[in-house]
Amino acid sequence: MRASSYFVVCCVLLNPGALGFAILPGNSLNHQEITEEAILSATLLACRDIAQSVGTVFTFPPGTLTAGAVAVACSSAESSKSFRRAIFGITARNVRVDLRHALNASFHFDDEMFLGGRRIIATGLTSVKASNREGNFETAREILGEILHPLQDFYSHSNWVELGNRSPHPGLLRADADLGSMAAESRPTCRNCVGEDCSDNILEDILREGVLTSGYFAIVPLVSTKPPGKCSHGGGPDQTSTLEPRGGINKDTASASHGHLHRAAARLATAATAQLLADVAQAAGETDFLRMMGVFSGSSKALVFVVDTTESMSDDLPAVKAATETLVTTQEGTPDEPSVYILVPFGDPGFGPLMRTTDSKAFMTRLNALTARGGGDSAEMSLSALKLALTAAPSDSEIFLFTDASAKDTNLKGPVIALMERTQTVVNFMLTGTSEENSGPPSRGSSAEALLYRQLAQASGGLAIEVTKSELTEAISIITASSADSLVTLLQASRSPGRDETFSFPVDESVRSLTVYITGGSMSFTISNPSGESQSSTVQNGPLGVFRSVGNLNALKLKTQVGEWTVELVSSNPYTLKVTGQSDVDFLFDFVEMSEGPFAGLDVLGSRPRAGASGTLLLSLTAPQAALTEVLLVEPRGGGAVGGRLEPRGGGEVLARFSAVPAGAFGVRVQGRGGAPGGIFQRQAPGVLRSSNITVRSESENIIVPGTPFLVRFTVTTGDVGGNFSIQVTDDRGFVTDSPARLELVAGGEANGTVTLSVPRNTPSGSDVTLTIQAEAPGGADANYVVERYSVVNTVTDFQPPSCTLVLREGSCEGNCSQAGDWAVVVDVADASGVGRLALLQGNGTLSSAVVGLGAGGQNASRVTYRASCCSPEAELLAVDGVGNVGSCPYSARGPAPAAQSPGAALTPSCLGSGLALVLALALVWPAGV
Ligand SMILES: *[C@@H]1O[C@H](CO)[C@@H](O)[C@H](O)[C@H]1NC(C)=O
Ligand SMILES: *[C@@H]1O[C@H](CO)[C@@H](O)[C@H](O)[C@H]1NC(C)=O
Ligand SMILES: *[C@@H]1O[C@H](CO)[C@@H](O)[C@H](O)[C@H]1NC(C)=O
Ligand SMILES: *[C@@H]1O[C@H](CO)[C@@H](O)[C@H](O)[C@H]1NC(C)=O
Ligand SMILES: *[C@@H]1O[C@H](CO)[C@@H](O)[C@H](O)[C@H]1NC(C)=O
Ligand SMILES: *[C@@H]1O[C@H](CO)[C@@H](O)[C@H](O)[C@H]1NC(C)=O
Ligand SMILES: [Ca+2]
Ligand SMILES: [Ca+2]
Repeated sequence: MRASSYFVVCCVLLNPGALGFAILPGNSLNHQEITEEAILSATLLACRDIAQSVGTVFTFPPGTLTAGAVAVACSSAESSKSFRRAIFGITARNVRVDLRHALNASFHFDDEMFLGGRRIIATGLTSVKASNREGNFETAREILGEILHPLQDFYSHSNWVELGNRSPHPGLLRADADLGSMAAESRPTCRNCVGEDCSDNILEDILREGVLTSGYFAIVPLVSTKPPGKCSHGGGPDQTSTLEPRGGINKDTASASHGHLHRAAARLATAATAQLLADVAQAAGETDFLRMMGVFSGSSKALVFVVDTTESMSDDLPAVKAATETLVTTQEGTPDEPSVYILVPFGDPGFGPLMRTTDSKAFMTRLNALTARGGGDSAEMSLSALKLALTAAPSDSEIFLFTDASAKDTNLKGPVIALMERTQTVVNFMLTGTSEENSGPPSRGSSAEALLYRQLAQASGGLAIEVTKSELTEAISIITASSADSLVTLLQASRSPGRDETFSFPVDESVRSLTVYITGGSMSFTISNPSGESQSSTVQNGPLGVFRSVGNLNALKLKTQVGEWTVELVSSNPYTLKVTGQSDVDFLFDFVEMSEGPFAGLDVLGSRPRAGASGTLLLSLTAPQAALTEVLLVEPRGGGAVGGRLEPRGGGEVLARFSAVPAGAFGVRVQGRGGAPGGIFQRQAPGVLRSSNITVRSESENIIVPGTPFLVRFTVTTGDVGGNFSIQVTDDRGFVTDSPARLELVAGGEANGTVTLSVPRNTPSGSDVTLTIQAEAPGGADANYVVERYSVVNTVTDFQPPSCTLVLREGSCEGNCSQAGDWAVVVDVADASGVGRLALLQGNGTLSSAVVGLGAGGQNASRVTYRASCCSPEAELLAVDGVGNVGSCPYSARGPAPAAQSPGAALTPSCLGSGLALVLALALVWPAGV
């Protein structure tokens, strides 16, 4: 069930877990399963903590943990899709390390690279915490996935388990922590295995003295760096294991050299992962931690507005403000309340700044403060603003762009489409024409301006709505009515030029609020339901439902009926058709690249797949009881469709392999059964994807230290077309200072380029940069790109959690607590990096704090007062500093008032928060695996 037979054959032969916990199935646990299990339990605990703090009942889900069950336990069933997307994003980055950093020993704790491995984890952890602080959750997830790989490999590749340890190494998360005794380079650590039996190959003195070592690894014997007497990783691809001392010590699978310890290693890796996640949660606070994981108390959707604020918009802005006010206030406090609000104004020559907030009031204040002025000529910087919104919005968002003018920055079309494809974001354009005197919808014809917006809408799966200024309010109310969480697309098609055509689609039992959107000029249509009743475009209120029409938009709210529906469209003008509903059955997908050989695995493609070549989609469904039966790449203009060969991968994931990805544009459509009893369902990804004969790859680290030039090397390869390829490099922060404008390639050849990013020294830690590198073939017929995100983090030298100084303790609780009254402590919390978050880990009392400027070094310090009843005589204060170091300070109402104190290292057992301790306990006892 877990992987294709092909995959098993390939990997059992070639990859017995060469570089870490296996990527293959079986009795063994792999990186993906370990990561997922730890995420599920850490998420559950964060939800429990929130429930406890607000006094609601929390119930652990029964049986095996799944993303869906955890989302339900968190009272966030609607977040199931975004939670899955987050888990997938993190695990994909984890697995990618085996492909991108295959031979870098530090990423795998091979070759006794303990300091190098720890540096990757500690630096990355700082970046994750800083990114969370800035609300850059996408970047946080990417870095998190990458650092979990070495963390997990430590338990498989070192002798930590063999040394008899039964809990995670306490020193891997902090750059200044003690790693314990490590074998010197000259010190032998292993002897030969006895034939195949490696169970006893680590030297006695190493075990007795508790000295850390790890296996050496190399795939080519000549470049082996294994010093005399050292342990090897072991297994087929590892050439060092054929040199004395022969054999290995890895625990990647149950059949590895030390396979008898695989389960113990995997359990420790799970516990260590959960511990790291708990540390991230304590630094961020549960709510932001859950946001990072895509789990929201309201809707997972963002509300993203990109608004033209030039002079001519003075009629439109009030309509936008009023409609938004209505929308925001009706959603507030309901399950539809957006998880985040994003606003990007634009004019000419300016655009931005971008505002991103979780506070609806702040969003409305900013929106209401927009005034229409300036703009010069009648074209504006709409794509610059849209590009900014695309980089800041969570994946899978829906963006609304309001303008009455054409785009001035049309050169950004390529990067904008690249970002839409990468983030699977839907962009709707609300167009009110180019001039005020023009009362009809002026751009409805074939004007070039509207054409560009129409193309972008179509590429993203959105609508280009063309209305008069007086119709805008109604259009907004129609289109925003559908921005519900569980919105799914059943069918999406566009025809340009238009032609008469009948479209059909199945509606399954899980679908509610069935709605059809048709945009286009002068057309007629007839909709028929499964029982044969029809309603034509001229009937507003008929047997099938209610038809509304404004400008070029027709919205048809239909009475849901299960079965095959048809839409018969009659028009010679361009049109788009979109059928949506609400349903719990939806799918996630990404093109992945399968690599075979010693480093087998899959990697999410950050660019367009190769045209005409074989390609692979990785899919998963949001409803556990549903199963895919068909995955199609459909040509959006009504051409053919290519079916993929389905291979279940376990964990609800399915691979769809295509022998040839269609050239040009295509959509992704799936069918399946089991969404509701017996029913067949159909879903389509809203956007349009493209293949390309060009490939673009980039290589660099993913963390930028501000103040030093940062280089990104990239490689462009081409198919049959040679010549000068134009290179377009853009980022959302203006950090690119150097990049080539073109690269010359011969047919079938490749060329390298370098991009320089110069990040100013004063850039705050936790900022991120999204870089798009696009290569366009001569003539512009073909293009591909790569989109990468980088995290900006200043080098951290502070590893100390805040210090707590007890100012006074009031009251003492002896004897019968009901009669003993209250107790209180006053504590000064200070830190060289400033005090960030303060919270209560234990104790049923009230915490209040005020910032006071009395830190020992003059830095920010907080004076905290905690007060509780004597019936809650223990308290533990959580204190996080400005760079995310987490500490805790325990207080007791019993005994004599203690002297002034400061907390120990965050990871010493006495300072483990109760939540963290519980994560560890859970991770250790939870039945691991399949
Ligand atoms: C391995 O990766 C780390 C972190 O990116 C880097 O600092 C180090 O130089 C790399 N080592 C080698 C041998 O490439
Ligand atoms: C590419 O551009 C360079 C510089 O403009 C020019 O010298 C070269 O001939 C061009 N190559 C092709 C194949 O057009
Ligand atoms: C591009 O760089 C890679 C290494 O990153 C190198 O192997 C390759 O030869 C280079 N290609 C060209 C055309 O310079
Ligand atoms: C890719 O190349 C194939 C033939 O090699 C060609 O048919 C196709 O049109 C090309 N695609 C693009 C987007 O240029
Ligand atoms: C503690 O005090 C309460 C209220 O004064 C009383 O009801 C209770 O019995 C006492 N408990 C003990 C163990 O003395
Ligand atoms: C916390 O204290 C309040 C009042 O002081 C009390 O009503 C409540 O039951 C206590 N909760 C717990 C979990 O002890
Ligand atoms: Ca202008
Ligand atoms: Ca500190």
